[in-house]
Amino acid sequence: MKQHFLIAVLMVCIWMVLGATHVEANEHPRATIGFIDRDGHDVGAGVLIDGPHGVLIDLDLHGLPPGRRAIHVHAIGTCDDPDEGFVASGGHLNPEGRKHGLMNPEGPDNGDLPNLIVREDGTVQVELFTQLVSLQGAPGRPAMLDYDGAALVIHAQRDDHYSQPIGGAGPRIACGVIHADE
Ligand SMILES: [Cu+2]
Repeated sequence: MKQHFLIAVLMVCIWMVLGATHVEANEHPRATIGFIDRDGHDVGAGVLIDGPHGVLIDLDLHGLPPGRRAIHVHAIGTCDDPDEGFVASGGHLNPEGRKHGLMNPEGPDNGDLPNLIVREDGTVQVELFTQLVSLQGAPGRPAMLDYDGAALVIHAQRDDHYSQPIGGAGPRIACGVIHADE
C-alpha cells in the first residue's frame, strides 16, 4: 500500500515536471494580423498573444468610421473578397452553435468580442481580451488557427451583444487574416 502511494507521488512529480516543461515550450504563442477595408486599402495591424487564460488582441487601426464598431472572430482565414464584402471569412467561430452575444443568456458564441470605439480621426488603439478562443487550441477554447484559420472582421455598426445572428452589426467593412508567428 505504501509502495503504491510512493509510486503515485512519483508519477504526480513526473507529470508536474513534464507539464511545466510543456507550458514553457509553448509559452505565449503569438500571431499577427493586418487589416484591409472594402477598397483593399491597409487599415492597420495587430498582434494576438495566447496566454494561460485567453487571447490578448492588441490592435492599432486607422481609416475606420468613428464610433462603436463590432469586431468578431470569423471562422475562415480569408479576406480575399473585399468587393463582395468579406463573406468568404464565413460566420463566427462557433463550433458548438451557441447563440450570439456577450450579454445573451444562451451565448456567447466563440467569436464574440466587445465593440471597438473608433476616434473621430478614424484611429483606434486597443487591447481586447477573450477567453472564448485560443490560437492553437486549449481546453474549452477552440483554435482560431485550425485547418482553415480565422479572421477578425470589423462591421459597419455596433454590436448590441444580444440579438441574432450578429447583434445588428451590419455589413463587414474591414477584415484581417490571423497568421501564426513562426
Ligand atoms: Cu462579425
